[in-house]
Amino acid sequence: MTSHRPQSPAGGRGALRGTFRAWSRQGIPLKLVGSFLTANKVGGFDCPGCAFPDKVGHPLVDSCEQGQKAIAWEMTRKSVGAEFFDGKTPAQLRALGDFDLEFQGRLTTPVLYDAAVGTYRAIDWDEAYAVAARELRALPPQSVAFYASGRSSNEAAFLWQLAARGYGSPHLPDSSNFCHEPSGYALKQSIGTGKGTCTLEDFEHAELFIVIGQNPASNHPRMMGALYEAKKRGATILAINPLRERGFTHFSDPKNVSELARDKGIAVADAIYQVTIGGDFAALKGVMKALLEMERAAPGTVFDQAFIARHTEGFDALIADLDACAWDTLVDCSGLPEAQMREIATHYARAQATMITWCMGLTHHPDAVATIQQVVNLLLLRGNIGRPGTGAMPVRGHSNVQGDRTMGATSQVTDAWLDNIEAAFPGVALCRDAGRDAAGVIDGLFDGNVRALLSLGGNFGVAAPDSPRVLEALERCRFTLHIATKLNRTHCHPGEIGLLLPTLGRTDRDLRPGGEQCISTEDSSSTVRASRGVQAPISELQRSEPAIVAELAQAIGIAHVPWRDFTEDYAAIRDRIERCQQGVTEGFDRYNDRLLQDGRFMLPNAAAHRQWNTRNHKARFMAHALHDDTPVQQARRTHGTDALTLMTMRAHDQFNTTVYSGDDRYRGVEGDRRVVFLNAEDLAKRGLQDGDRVDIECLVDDGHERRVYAFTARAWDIPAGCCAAYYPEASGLIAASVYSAGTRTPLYKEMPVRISPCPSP
Ligand SMILES: Nc1nc2c(c(=O)[nH]1)N[C@H]1C(S)=C(S)[C@@H](COP(=O)(O)OP(=O)(O)OC[C@H]3O[C@@H](n4cnc5c(=O)[nH]c(N)nc54)[C@H](O)[C@@H]3O)O[C@H]1N2
Ligand SMILES: Nc1nc2c(c(=O)[nH]1)N[C@H]1C(S)=C(S)[C@@H](COP(=O)(O)OP(=O)(O)OC[C@H]3O[C@@H](n4cnc5c(=O)[nH]c(N)nc54)[C@H](O)[C@@H]3O)O[C@H]1N2
Ligand SMILES: [Mo]
Repeated sequence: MTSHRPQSPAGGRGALRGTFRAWSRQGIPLKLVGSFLTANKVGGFDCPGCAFPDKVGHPLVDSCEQGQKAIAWEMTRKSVGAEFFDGKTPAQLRALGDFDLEFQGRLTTPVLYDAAVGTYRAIDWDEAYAVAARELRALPPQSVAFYASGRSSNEAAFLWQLAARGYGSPHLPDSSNFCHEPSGYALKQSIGTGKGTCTLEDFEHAELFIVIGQNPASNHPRMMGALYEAKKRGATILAINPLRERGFTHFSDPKNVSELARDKGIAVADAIYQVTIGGDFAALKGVMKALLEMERAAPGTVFDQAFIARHTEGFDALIADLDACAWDTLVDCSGLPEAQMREIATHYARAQATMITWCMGLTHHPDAVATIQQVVNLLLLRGNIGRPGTGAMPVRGHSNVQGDRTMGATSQVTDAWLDNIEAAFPGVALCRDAGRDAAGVIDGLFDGNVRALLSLGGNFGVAAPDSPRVLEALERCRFTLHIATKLNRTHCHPGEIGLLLPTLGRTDRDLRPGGEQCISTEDSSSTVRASRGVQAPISELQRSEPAIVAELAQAIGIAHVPWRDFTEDYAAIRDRIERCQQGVTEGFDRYNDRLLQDGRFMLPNAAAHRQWNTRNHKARFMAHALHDDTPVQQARRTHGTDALTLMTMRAHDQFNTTVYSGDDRYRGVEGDRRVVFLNAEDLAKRGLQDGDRVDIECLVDDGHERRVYAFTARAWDIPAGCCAAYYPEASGLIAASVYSAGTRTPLYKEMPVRISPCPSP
């Protein structure tokens, strides 16, 4: 494989080609293509891709290449039913690749695996519920975990946590535990609101954007469109990223006809600061240190002293911490020259309104919380929260991951929430124990204390750290149950009893006895919107997520909840949600009315109005000292420069564990995702050349060996000491025994590894 550099802009013609390819590969009939245009619009469906906010007004198209792929993958007319499953063993399914599993098409029938028989078998819904009820009644509820991936709806997520807690389990791990958990945790401590403070309108007013640890061209293309517009009106855009991602260097909006015709784009980012992996903690401190020096040289010109005095606490401790940091240390730890940190500070001091956005490049790290709190510190120094064009924006991943949390589908909820539910359903008694998060469930799977995993979507065994060990542990469970649209690897590792239940997706029409239903979701800007499917379901056997969860709960025998009413009309669910949110989440009053009338409404964000729901009602500067105890630093002490820092990231042609193809056209990868990107110097040190085969070994010393074999090494523009490979191919290298401080988020982007030449075959 060669390391040719792709020349075409990100977005542009390639995006249109990618869209058409996705449609045709999934065999979407032409007459349905028009329905794609209803994605993200009032009256249409919420794109099942990312959680970037929708445009208001009437844009012709508010969907992107990546959204279209996710939609085509769901709307496919390919399906998989009884004839495929009957008599197959898990080993036969496992022999299929990840791509082939999903490419079978939509699941259309409930399927049972029974270890006593050794094979899968299609069953009807009554039998499925009877098996689930039998298994769950026999297990101690404390040994059962209920995982939710953020792809479902508010209605389904609400019922999911109600069913889990009503059954007696407090264990509600979710994909957020793998994702933006540190963002919510850090923001809640700093500004009293665990959600981002920005709306799409802020993109129109910001003078400066600092985009950290994010690859929006592949993962949030609609944000790329917003940045492109901002750039064209003169805003400054800075990226902090170990990689020079192509969306930043060269991007064309596929809706810009003249750029499309010329196959030309623009450099969206004014500068890219190539930190080393995990270097942001020090880099942000360096930027603040430079600002402090500027403020001292000309007092009152850089910091917003009035804002600081009125709205914040902890300023002195932050200043003391910045004074205690030496520039040499900051340069060493960030990988950025001092001049670059000063340059960011100069841009920042000049701009009247700054937004900072981030994604997994900040959260999949040991110091994720401390780092995100530096982002907030930086914003607070110039009063950049609670004014137009300013704010902190963790750009969420799954389309309803934020909504799932608002609905209580998490192990951490307040007493007020549980009290409200018990009041709304007189007679119901909820489990109030502390629940396991995803890391806790993985521990429980390893030590045998978790004996059943139920999941509302997702691909838990592949998304988890130590994926091979987790998949194996799932097989030791008594019971597994997955509600899913498509077949994936986790489903091929059932417990002694395994159920696979086929569900409708966002794009499917959902006809219930109470009429055609809509569901609702919440995006990264706290906008709640209605979503209505457009396509007739491919099979009569598929059921909606709310219906499955309600029927399951009824079968288990959770009393005092009108489950049947809930399956008939989801408005009944929303009425209860509204009651349960009183005093917990502001803004759900007249939930049904507003959803049905306007199609969407925004939940108020207190911090965005400078109301700080913290201890002392102040926004808090959070000072954190640098330390040298991360897994990578430990490995460097033992292995010296043999140890490299590995990040696992997404390619342009995937949605999380769903891989659409072996290509990553923005990084010049074709046909084979088993690649590792390395600095040329690091290649040379190991006696390697671009294109050589290598093995990679994890250097976390916890008694477990983790290796992947025969990856292709690629010379790349990445800081020395760092390397990058794709998720999930390299996921076997991620140790579950280490995680971020405070939130136990896996270190998917900061693993110590050793790379060595493959022994010749
Ligand atoms: N098409 C598509 N859209 C998606 C997804 C998808 O898989 N496909 N996934 C969805 C989900 S669940 C999520 S969470 C988001 C993920 O969206 P992203 O976070 O953009 O996804 P990753 O590929 O994990 O990218 C991480 C980025 O962080 C950078 N990075 C890694 N380590 C560091 C670091 O230490 N510091 C800094 N500054 N940067 C670093 C990488 O170079 C890369 O650019 O996207 C969502 N949207
Ligand atoms: N090494 C490594 N691992 C990672 C990451 C990383 O960067 N590196 N990123 C992490 C992150 S940010 C996240 S969010 C997680 C994602 O983890 P998960 O959410 O567990 O994984 P997904 O790949 O999004 O799940 C895809 C499956 O969801 C099901 N599905 C799709 N749509 C629907 C639907 O509408 N309803 C239902 N019920 N099921 C549906 C399909 O069966 C599909 O196979 O992975 C994490 N894992
Ligand atoms: Mo995510």
